[in-house]
Amino acid sequence: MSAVRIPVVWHDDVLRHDAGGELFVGVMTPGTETAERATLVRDACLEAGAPLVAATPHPATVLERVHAADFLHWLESAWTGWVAAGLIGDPGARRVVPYLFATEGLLAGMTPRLPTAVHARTGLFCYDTMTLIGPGTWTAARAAVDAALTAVDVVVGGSAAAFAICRPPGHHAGPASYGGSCYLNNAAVAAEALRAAGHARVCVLDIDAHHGNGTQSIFYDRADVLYASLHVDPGAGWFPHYLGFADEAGVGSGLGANLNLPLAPGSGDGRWLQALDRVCAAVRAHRSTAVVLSLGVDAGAEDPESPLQVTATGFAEAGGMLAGLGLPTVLVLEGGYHLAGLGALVTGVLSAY
Ligand code: SP5
Ligand code: ZN
Repeated sequence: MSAVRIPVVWHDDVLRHDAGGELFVGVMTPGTETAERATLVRDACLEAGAPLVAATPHPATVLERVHAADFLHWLESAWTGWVAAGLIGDPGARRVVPYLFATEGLLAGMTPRLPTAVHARTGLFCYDTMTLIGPGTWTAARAAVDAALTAVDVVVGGSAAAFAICRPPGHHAGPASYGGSCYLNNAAVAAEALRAAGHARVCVLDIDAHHGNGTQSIFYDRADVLYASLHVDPGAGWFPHYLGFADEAGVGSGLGANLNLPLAPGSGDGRWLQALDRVCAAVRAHRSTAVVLSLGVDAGAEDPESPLQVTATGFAEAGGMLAGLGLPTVLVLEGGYHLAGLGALVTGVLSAY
């Protein structure tokens, strides 16, 4: 195993989120975004010799620049509101789950108000049925943000790179929306923190197997933050289905600062690394001075949540290409669900820095 030299940021509270499963097509399934993922990644980093850094508490200032105030307030109070409404006893709902959704079709152009009933509020912010909220969800999501912000501190303090073990993941969470096992957008918060630390132009590079629709929507109209992603083609039937297509290039002054490279199911190292090469070229053209890497490893060949076929060698090569950009880099954990392979794929990328 190759050595990991960069600091790895850890917070015990990331373990406190337990979605209790995923409601998928109306069926309660075990769910793959589990606490064990985080401990496996941490232990693999330790075994590879990485220095472990404890996450420190950060104020909500940067978080509030990424997410809407009403969204944050609701997310923080969702569980206690659910409990207070008695929904756990009757009808026996053990997790916060939407039952109707404020879709554009329902609203027909009207501005939605915050519903009085707690069980209806969920659908104003949540866009799927898989991303359940339990007693520790807010604490864990907030801890993941603190881990990302601590990694930014480490990099701003002079380290070439730092890796935050963020859980729950974040790249599917938008300005006022959550889904895809994500609640708060750790990568977007890290990007804003780098901006606040003096990096006028930054990029968020996303190698998770799924398109980071949340990160895209947060920065879609901005030129100062490039979002570039390689992911399984949503048009081939993969999450997030509605977004992540190649013609989504940004809007207004952000036009040209969004790059989606959808890949056919079955794509392996060759096509994946070719796409990553285009991402690296886009970073140079954008003249970013710092990088946030959304490090999901679910593109791995054995992952149950994606049909991409990237090998351990491919991930190590990706690390080499990304480290080769020569820019200060904050890496945040996103997806990756093949437990036996998770640690090696992550450390394979990290050891390139
Ligand atoms: C952060 C991240 O990687 N989120 C990915 C969320 C994608 N989840 C889609 C789940 C679709 C149903 N999964 C069925 C699993 C069968 N093993
Ligand atoms: Zn993913």
